[in-house]
Amino acid sequence: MKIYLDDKLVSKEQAKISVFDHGVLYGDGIFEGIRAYNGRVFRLNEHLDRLWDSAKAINLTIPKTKKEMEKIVIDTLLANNLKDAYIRLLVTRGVGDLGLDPRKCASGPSIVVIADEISLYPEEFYEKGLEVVTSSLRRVRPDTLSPNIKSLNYLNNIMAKLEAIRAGVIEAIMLNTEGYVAECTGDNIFIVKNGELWTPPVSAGALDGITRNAVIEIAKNKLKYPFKEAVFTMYDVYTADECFLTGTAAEVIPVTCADSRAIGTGQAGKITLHLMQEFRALAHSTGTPIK
Ligand code: PXG
Repeated sequence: MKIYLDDKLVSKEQAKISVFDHGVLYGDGIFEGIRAYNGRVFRLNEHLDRLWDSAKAINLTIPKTKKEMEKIVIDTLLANNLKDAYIRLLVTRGVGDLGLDPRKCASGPSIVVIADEISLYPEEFYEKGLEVVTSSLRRVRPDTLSPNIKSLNYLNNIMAKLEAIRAGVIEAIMLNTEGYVAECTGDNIFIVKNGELWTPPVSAGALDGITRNAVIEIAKNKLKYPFKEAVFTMYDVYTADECFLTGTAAEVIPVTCADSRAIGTGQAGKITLHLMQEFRALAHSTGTPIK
């Protein structure tokens, strides 16, 4: 395996970062999780735009242009001979001292690109659907740390994931501090209710997910399915006809049970299955070519 680290492609063993990097000391850095399907990188420009927005928000200057970063991602995939892959791109604040002051990170940011085979959720989850629980932890408030910054500090999400695991499931729904549904620990959430597709607006604490946006486009433009961004509660999830999650790793995955309540018929819904199929077709046929 070849990993891109600061202008070099190195082996896994050589891909090491300083213990004084503020990414390690403070989670001071940003990342993207990207997928390649069938020799093309899905929505690479959108991922790079979001990475640059995260960087702007934390006042970090990425020492590359977007065009250069695109080439770095493609070169890393080529070096690993991967056509289908999960790509993790991260930018740390860089090597500093033990204090918080980011001005001490004189080395400048480190850039890492890891490309690996994807480990998907087992296929049975796509057929039977996931069971989820509501996390007791609230999604961090946007005036504290915007959920739209994909920062290297994912403890809010990881602690909710631990709750899910403790409950014997693999995902948890996170509410915002007002008690409305925001998203899951690593996925956006949608429900189908009375013939309409709903997802929480970004302002409710949801990440502006790339998969979320692709699914909204398919629903609106291709399937002509009524869609709205809506603020909703767990009551709406329990009483929904269908529910599903979206994310780069999960794609579109049905949710059939929330906090011990079967959703709709308790089986993956029709709209969900349709969107799952359309998303897969889109992901397998569009994107930046790996060449
Ligand atoms: N919400 C959160 C909090 C996320 O981290 C999504 C939604 C979905 O966004 P995209 O753009 O991927 O459609 C994410 C991103 C994993 C993993 O290993 C998943 C994410 C991030 C890091 C790891 O499952 N999802």
